[in-house]
Amino acid sequence: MEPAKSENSTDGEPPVPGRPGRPAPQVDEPTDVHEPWPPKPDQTGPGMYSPTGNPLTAERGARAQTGAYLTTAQGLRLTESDHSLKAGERGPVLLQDHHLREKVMQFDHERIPERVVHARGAAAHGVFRGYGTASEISKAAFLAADVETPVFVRFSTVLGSRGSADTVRDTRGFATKFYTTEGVFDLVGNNIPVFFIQDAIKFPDVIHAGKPHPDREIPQAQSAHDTFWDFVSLHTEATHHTIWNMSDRAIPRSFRMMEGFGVHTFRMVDARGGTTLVKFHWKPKAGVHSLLWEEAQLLGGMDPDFHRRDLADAIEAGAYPEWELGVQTFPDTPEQTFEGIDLLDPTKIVPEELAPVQPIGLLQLNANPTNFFAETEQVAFHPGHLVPGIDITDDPLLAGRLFSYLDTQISRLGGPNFPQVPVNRTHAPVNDMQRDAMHQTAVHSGVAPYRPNSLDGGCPFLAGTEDHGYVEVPVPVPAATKVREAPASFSDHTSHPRRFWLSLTPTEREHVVAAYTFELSKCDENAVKERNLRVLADIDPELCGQVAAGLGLPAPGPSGPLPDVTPSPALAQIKGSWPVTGRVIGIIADDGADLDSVRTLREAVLDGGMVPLVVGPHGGRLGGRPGGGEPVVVQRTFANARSVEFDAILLAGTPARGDDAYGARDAKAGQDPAAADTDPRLLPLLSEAYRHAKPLGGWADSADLLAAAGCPPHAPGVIVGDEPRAVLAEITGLLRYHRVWDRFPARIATG
Ligand code: HDD
Repeated sequence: MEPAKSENSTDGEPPVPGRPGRPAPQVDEPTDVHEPWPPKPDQTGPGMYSPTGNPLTAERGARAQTGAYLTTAQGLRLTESDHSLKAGERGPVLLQDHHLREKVMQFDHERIPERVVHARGAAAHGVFRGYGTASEISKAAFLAADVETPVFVRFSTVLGSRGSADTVRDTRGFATKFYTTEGVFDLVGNNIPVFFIQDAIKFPDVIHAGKPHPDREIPQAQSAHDTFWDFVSLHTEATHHTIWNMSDRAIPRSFRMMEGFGVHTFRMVDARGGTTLVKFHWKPKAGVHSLLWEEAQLLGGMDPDFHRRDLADAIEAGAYPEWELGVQTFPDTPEQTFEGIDLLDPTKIVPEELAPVQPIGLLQLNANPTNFFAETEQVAFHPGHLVPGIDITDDPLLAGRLFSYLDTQISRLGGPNFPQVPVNRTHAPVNDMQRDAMHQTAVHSGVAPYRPNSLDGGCPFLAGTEDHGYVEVPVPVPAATKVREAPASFSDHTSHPRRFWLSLTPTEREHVVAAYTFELSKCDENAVKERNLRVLADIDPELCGQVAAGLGLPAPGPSGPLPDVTPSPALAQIKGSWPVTGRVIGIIADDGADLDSVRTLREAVLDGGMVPLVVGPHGGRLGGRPGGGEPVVVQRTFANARSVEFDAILLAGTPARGDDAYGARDAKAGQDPAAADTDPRLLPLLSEAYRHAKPLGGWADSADLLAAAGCPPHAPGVIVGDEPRAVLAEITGLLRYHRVWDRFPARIATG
């Protein structure tokens, strides 16, 4: 393949940018100029799919970047792309510049409307493997034993715009597209098992109340403002979802450490037509863990992409996140209740102690998207994308969703052909007789897009159930009168939030109190605060009293007797121990540290499936002095690292004082004289990590620095030893509990 020659290039010399007939400007090329390479594999454009890995780049075929030369959209090779076509150097730009017009026109239309909710998200490809345990209750092919189905999962926040921060207090979306052999199945769930409202007709209201105020468009990605709290106190059905949002569930440590819920009750259908009601649960193998509120706030400033980065980094590092899909099952009775709980009410849960979650398959995310827009932005989920073996119920919230998700794609993706976007394409054969419309990319053949027909041989044919045809379950509809009303059971708005509160550990309850107090204190209207306190009084007097005290308002009493509920220990997060895969360990060292041990430790962290980040006084490398062994690459510096990036921190001794380093002198101002021999930039890093109950470890003379930072070497979760690997082993053991909960002695979890 011959490279294009600009007119000012001569044979044997690399072409450089310049104008014809003029000497080339003397600028350094950013990279060596070389012969054009063939396109990289991931430049062959979006194709269809493959069972594993990033499916959209795995296949040849569709058109994206396919040549080595810069071209117009029509494939015309370009010789110059930096200057508009002008009448003379200083003259006006000519309208005939087709390249300028095409380039700017495309740019002008690069943005599409962001999602009206769940605008901010991150996604990954993966594989779902059925265990076969659901086959008794569902004939869905993808749930059969050992069937592997490609999936695309998008996580999101609800309220914020596309560019908002990841770590805000909010519900998280957990939407999964299963590309099954029987068509696409979308499980469009959240990390919270209940919803604010019981009827979809209220969805525009709750979202208007949660979104920024329409006059100034503030606050962004927050529920801490008057309109949200006005709405939820006037619609007490929202109380259950709201208390989950005020709990640690709304500030997850990672998308990888969240549960997911289908929220509604669905109906599974077996091969004989028998039906079972189910609720879907995703259980993360890494456990359910959260940030502390202060961490979430710091991260919002220092790394607004924290969750997006965490997911992508973990997958790139091979620490593939995994979830088990499970179902709670209930007999499909005409009442559609279980133990008195209305299964059609999306503000209610069924405690796992009453109906255990039974695992039915494993999800693994193993490939990052290649192009954010093409995949994460254009993916279109819809709760009505069902497969044989899974049907809906009459939950009135679900009914409205079945309309909304198709409808919204018309304005978001520009028309009804969004199923043709590569990430949305089913992996099953399609013969739908849909034709034309905006953004049609298929070239349909035949003359008879209707059926029955006699001109195209009668094709396509209808399937029977034995051919995997979809049949709605013939559920009897009771004779009834048209009303705009809800059943009486929908008016219990307190027993479920009360159960949630009573099920939390003391530490988690304290976080709930702090969250309510913070959010309500951000409301300007006293009437809104007081109405919310009345709602809390009906959940629990202690909760109400503590929030009222924080707000400086009197605590109202309950409006009646409090419901008598049994706690559900499954709802608490602080319990058990979990794998440490993908956890981030900061290793603090300087040029004088024992770098051999730092290197060994890095390897040990990696071997443990975790991510080591070396933090040094300067960028580049540590060591490298003659006879000092191999240098160690630095990933973070004392000037740019914050504790919130790490799950645990290790010290390879006490780094020498860095007086000359940028920022060191400022940080030293007002410092404790006991810390005089340490680098002052490390003190807030360590004391913050200590305050956030993270494991801290060290060897060599690291006890000095830890003590100076207010982390006494014998305090809970502070490990000082002689042997780095032994220290790491202890730290890893502590990480299995996510945090050193004993650092909050007064609040030790008892639940
Ligand atoms: Fe919704 C997006 C989850 C109720 C209308 N929703 C959306 C997403 C998730 C959920 C995860 C993002 C999907 C993606 O990543 O593209 N929504 C839920 C859950 C609900 C729920 C778990 C209650 C159980 N939603 C709900 C109602 C309505 C909508 C009641 C409307 C009546 N939701 C939408 C939407 C969105 C959406 C406007 C915005 C973008 C999109 O659909 O594709 O149609």
